[in-house]
Amino acid sequence: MIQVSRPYLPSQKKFQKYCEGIWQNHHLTNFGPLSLKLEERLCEYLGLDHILLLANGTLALQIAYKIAGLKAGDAVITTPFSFVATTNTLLWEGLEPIFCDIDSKSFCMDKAGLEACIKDAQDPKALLPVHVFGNPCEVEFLESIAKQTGLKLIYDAAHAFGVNYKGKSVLGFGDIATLSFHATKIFHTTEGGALILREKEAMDEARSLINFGLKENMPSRLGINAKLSEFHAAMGLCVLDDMPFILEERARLWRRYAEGLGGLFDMQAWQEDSTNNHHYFPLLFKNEKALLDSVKKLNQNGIFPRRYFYPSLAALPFSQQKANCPVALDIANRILCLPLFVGLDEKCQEKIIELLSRNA
Ligand code: T4K
Repeated sequence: MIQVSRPYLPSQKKFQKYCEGIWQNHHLTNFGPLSLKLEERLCEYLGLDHILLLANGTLALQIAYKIAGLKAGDAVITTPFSFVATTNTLLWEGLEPIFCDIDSKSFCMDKAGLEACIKDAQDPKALLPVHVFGNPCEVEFLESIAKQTGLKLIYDAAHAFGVNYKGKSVLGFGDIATLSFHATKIFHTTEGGALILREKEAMDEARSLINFGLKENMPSRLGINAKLSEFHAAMGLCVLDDMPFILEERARLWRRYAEGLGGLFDMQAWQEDSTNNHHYFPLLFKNEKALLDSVKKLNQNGIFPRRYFYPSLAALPFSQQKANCPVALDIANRILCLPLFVGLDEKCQEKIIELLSRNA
């Protein structure tokens, strides 16, 4: 069976070496030496000043809302085209998602749609755009809107590890950015995530928030537990060493798909002046029926792509917040992500291309 993704596993020996250290120092979690080392190495790798590791990307979003000062009942303008965690975290925190439609080419938040949304929304407090599939949003435009309106700007950058915009990490934009280091991510720590903050004071506050709100071992404010363990950090340190190889392999596979299918299907338009981390290979079908026919064919051949991201988050059954976002609805109904991971067999990739070409 070929799934949409298969987690990258680094050298077992190297991982065991880190584990030997854990066995020696008995430091298993709570900001141990490996997680601090990983934070430092990630800052260096991504060219950022402050990164805080967390247990997952979902908690990273929730903590980001706290750091931004959002309170239950506050409205947040976000995108309906993302993984469900983007909206779930807002709802979980009692925040109100206001959905802004997406651009039909980039699949990121639409400029004109956002301006209309800000006009219509009642006193929104923040923007939560997503660099979807790693494709940078219109960061300069969003920055200027945030400045004009005083809205906090939080990027869900779960897919954007290693993506640069105009020569610097796209994670450096906005007030806060969040990452997911889930096993299926390009860089991972098995489970994990990160907050990218701009100032040391915010870092200290977030570090306390994810450690029960403790300060010098005393409860100082309401907090939660969202720390990353040393075993997770060890995995991250091993995977980080292999990033050049991972990126190269993914780029090679991505290019082969693009060569084989790019002329037959519509693809996401990538932001200019940006690098692509080749995290996903989304393909846009002419209609949902064509997509379902292809999925059936692929499944019959043991291949299981995913409908990332379907359904549109503006149509979640457990959310009261509905919105008229026709572009997101249309894209969500027609998009399919193909298997893309280090180790994807060449013959299998050719088979996928052949099956899809026949159905195009
Ligand atoms: N914001 C955005 C924009 C996100 O995309 C995500 C997560 C988040 C926030 C939240 O971050 P985290 O809290 O997750 O850190 C997967 C991932 O679980 C999720 O992290 C990711 N986005 C989302 C896009 O994809 P599923 O439900 O599709 O995962 P799953 O378990 O079905 O895995 C996909 C395929 O990978 C499977 O068919 C088989 C393969 N696989 C998976 C795992 C976990 C393996 O071979 N081995 C494994 O251990 O959500």
